[in-house]
Amino acid sequence: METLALKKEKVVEKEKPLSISGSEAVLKAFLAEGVETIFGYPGGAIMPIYDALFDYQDRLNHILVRHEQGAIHAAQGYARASGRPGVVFATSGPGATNLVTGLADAMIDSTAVVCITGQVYAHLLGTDAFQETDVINITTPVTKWNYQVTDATEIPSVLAKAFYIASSGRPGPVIIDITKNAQLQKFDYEGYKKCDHIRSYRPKPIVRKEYIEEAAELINSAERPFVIFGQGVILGKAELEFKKFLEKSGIPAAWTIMGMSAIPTDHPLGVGMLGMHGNYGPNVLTNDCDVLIAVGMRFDDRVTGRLDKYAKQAKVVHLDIDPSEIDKNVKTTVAVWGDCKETLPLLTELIEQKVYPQWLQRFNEYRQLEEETCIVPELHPEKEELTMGEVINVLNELTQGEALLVTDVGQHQMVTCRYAKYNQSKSNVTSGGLGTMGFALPAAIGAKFGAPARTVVAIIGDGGFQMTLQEMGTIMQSNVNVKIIILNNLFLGMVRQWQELFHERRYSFTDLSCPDFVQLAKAYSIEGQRINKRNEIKEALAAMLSHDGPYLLEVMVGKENNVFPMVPQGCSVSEIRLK
Ligand SMILES: Cc1ncc(C[n+]2csc(CCOP(=O)(O)OP(=O)(O)O)c2C)c(N)n1
Repeated sequence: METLALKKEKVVEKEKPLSISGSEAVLKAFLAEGVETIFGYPGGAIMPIYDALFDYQDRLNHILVRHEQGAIHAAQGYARASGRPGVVFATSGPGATNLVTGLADAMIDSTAVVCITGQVYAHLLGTDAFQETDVINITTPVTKWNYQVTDATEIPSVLAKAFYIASSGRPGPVIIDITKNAQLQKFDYEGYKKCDHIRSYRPKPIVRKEYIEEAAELINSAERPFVIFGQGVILGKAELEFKKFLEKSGIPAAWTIMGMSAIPTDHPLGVGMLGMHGNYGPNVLTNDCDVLIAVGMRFDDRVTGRLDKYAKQAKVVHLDIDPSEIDKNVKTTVAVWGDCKETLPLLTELIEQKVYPQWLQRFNEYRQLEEETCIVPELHPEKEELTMGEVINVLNELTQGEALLVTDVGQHQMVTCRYAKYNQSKSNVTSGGLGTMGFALPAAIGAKFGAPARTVVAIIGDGGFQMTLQEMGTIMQSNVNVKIIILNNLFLGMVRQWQELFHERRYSFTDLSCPDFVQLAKAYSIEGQRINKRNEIKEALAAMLSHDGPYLLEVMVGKENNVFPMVPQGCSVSEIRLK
């Protein structure tokens, strides 16, 4: 029989909080938040966290990258492919500063990323200690939130806030800088509570029905309405709501690069891509529509061209979750603040079922013109040299629109976005706002972890590939099944195109020598081949896709091919040139 004293002792034992280190608290937070994969690189100031991770390897998958920029781009790729936040570990000083480009990229492209950086001991802060940098001040403009932890007891609540802020409302990157003493410090752990509310932070504006009514009235009275949509539809997980809105309204719709794949590319109301290298019709007719309905997009200058000549004739309805986007670049007639997953169904209810055959026909006519002058010569060229477009065209044929494509920055990015076919959402991962060369290879690694069942193909230029090619080491070590296509024009192609068109062909430092990429891949145990003939494309792509493991295919394309159409910088969207 248990004595009362014994019973009491048991109760006391049960109630006694667990004493754990700050490092372990970080990992417990990750488990509670459903983190599966961390992309990271160790160093002195984050060693206690890595030491704790040693015992969590069965529950948390850590991918050792080759450069911290690779870690954050991989986390971005993971987030964009999965819809869940990507997670990064890096050490202090150079480890942390190597994250800055990725933070800026994630900030401008609204990508949820949580970064943990190690920091020097709290008592050394401000002394120019070894590998000390002022991470908070450096990253403030490029993060949605940042915070420095010097006391371990704060870790559970700070990490809960970090995940909440990164993924709620308009997503974005968060960095939590943890001093080494806080990582080592033991404290009484009282469990982890997820955060769902922070005073003075309102991730979703309250939906005002009167504005939805006003928007519906405008849409119902329009004769030539035009929908333009961005990544907000994907981030809001509102693809279905958007499709219903579109199909009831009957309005033609064009996507920004970031909005691509929110609806299938062959949707009957989809009229193509907006922007500098977008499709002809959507650009020209932006300046002819009478009501422009912008959904989850931010009127980036690459989309609007010259602002004082942008859609001046149109009434503008702007649906966005972030109030700071309203009236930032384009003056709106009606602003509908809110999460489009909530606002779109309300709007759909109030709009009339319509069709606009004549208006849609105008897009088709422009499409015909673009087919003859740009699309056919790119996809079915008569000249001997290969074009980037024909490679993408065959890739479409072989993948049937099911592949997830990750592009770098430059001509190949524009060509891929112009010609890729997608059947499902979250299929186009690219560095849209920042235009970060070197993004694609690590982002593709992350995308494969975020969407393991999908075929992930990175499409990269010879310039961008040379910026982060060390991540082939990550592919080798973690056996990541990504396919890499290098579209090699032996030039920094996009810059060369501008030099040709706007700087009288003065090719100032854009001619690029390359190593033997196929041999280099082999050194990393990655299979591959190089092709330069039209009749090799299909077989080579099929070999790449059917290969069981990572593969690098280098395609030698014409050196001085250009991407058209193009809205020259400083011109109006309706001044788009076909050649
Ligand atoms: C980090 C970085 N540096 C410079 C640039 C400017 N830039 C934009 S496109 C481009 C050329 C890209 O060349 P490549 O990777 O070979 O692709 P291509 O345009 O030939 O397809 C350059 C240098 C950039 N976007 N990012």
